[in-house]
Amino acid sequence: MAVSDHVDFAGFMEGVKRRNPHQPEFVQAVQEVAEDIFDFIADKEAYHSEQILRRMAEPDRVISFRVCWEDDNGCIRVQRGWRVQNNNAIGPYKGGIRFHTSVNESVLKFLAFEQTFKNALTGLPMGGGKGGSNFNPKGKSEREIMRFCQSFMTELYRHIGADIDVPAGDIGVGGREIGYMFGQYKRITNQFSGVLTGKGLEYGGSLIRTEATGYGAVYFLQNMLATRDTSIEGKTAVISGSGNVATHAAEKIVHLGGKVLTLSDSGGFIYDPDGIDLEKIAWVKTHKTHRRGRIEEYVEAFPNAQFHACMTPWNVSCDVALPCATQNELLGEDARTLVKNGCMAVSEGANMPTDLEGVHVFKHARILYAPGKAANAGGVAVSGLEMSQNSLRRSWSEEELQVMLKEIMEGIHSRCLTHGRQSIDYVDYVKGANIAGFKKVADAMLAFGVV
Ligand code: NDP
Ligand code: 2IT
Repeated sequence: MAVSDHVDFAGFMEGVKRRNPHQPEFVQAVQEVAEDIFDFIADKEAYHSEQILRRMAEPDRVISFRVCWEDDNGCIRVQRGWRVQNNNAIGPYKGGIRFHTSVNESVLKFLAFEQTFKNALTGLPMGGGKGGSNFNPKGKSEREIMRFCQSFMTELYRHIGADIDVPAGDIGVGGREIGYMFGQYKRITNQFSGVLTGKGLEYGGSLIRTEATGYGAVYFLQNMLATRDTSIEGKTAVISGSGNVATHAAEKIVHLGGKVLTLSDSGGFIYDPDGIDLEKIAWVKTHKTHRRGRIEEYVEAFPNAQFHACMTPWNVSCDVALPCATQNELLGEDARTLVKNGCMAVSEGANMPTDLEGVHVFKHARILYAPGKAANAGGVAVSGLEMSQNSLRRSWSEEELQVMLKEIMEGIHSRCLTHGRQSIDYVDYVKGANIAGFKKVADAMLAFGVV
């Protein structure tokens, strides 16, 4: 077939929409990637004739299952669980598990698709997957969480393995949930293996995995700022979320001399004009993670701060912004507000937090804008290092891992530059990340033939 006969971008997206009805998040993630890939493969016949992008945008498999559990009142509850195994061309499927009421097949397919590119960007041998359930952990007792995790793993265990598919945490899944799931996997299979990452240090976990996503997003920001001969020192930062990624991003901003003005949760955001320092961040970690509290209670502990209910923080003037909560939390209008207020850089700790219109606003304004698949890859990268440590049956020191995390984030940054530099003073990080991630997976797929 001649190159000119190939389906064009519009035709490709038409097909993706037709085959995935009622899956807007998945279609959005594919579109954001396809916009760049079509340009890149215009003169590369093999990628067309072997239908590489079409195959990447069709998960290897989507496993859906029932999860029954008994609540503390003896009532039987039924949830839905999934594992989306998107692509294992360069390594075992790898990606987190999310427990949140908003989880559905579209959300998990978008996350597994993004993960495939992100994992390739790290330079480590990991394919892309994602899983989760519409289970709502809020307000549940310890025992309810444990019973749910055990029931979830009772089905999931048959689909995963240290060389097959290695899940980890994501929204609503942290060290506690990984512990319950690992315990159940070990009990069912009688195997102690590196089947999950984000494990406790006592049973095969890695140092700095907890901090890695948030710290990594700030290291990526540092790398971007350096291209404009500046640094985080003295900069104001607006951050959304108050979970694992947000609190560790905030911590690293403070370590590097920046001032954090906001944090948020699904109830609204807090603005602290004095800055959210390390002591206040420690309070948020305890309050949100261990006490399962609301961010609005911050203003009782720190009365100089204000709480804005049902709002996101993007109208607060800042030098840099880090969306670290969830998908589509930063819309086109928010992007315009940030640019108008002088924000010079955005580093996404969350996955796809900016909608397509917002992405176009940032690109058009030529600010430093890092998509999640590049900026938040530090978490899965240290998960990859946890897998290596499990295989070696030894652990690396915190210092060694800190160096490796920084080097991996630098490597991702330079891969983005390779494919994303548009001119002497502008890098399109979205394009750079999409092309670099695509190329590695695509070339592996070409080597395998039609499978
Ligand atoms: P946590 O569960 O620790 O925290 C999630 C935070 O986001 C909470 O503050 C939560 O508020 C808020 N949030 C979640 N859903 C919504 C929503 N629909 N609307 C508004 N706020 C919401 O999760 P993580 O910090 O681990 O994950 C945050 C983001 O980072 C996600 O996009 C995740 O995919 C991504 N990510 C996580 C990695 C990791 O290693 N954990 C790695 C790479 C990316 P509330 O408490 O009110 O629910
Ligand atoms: O979105 C992500 O990269 C994660 N939730 C982490 C995945 C992992 O396997 O560590």
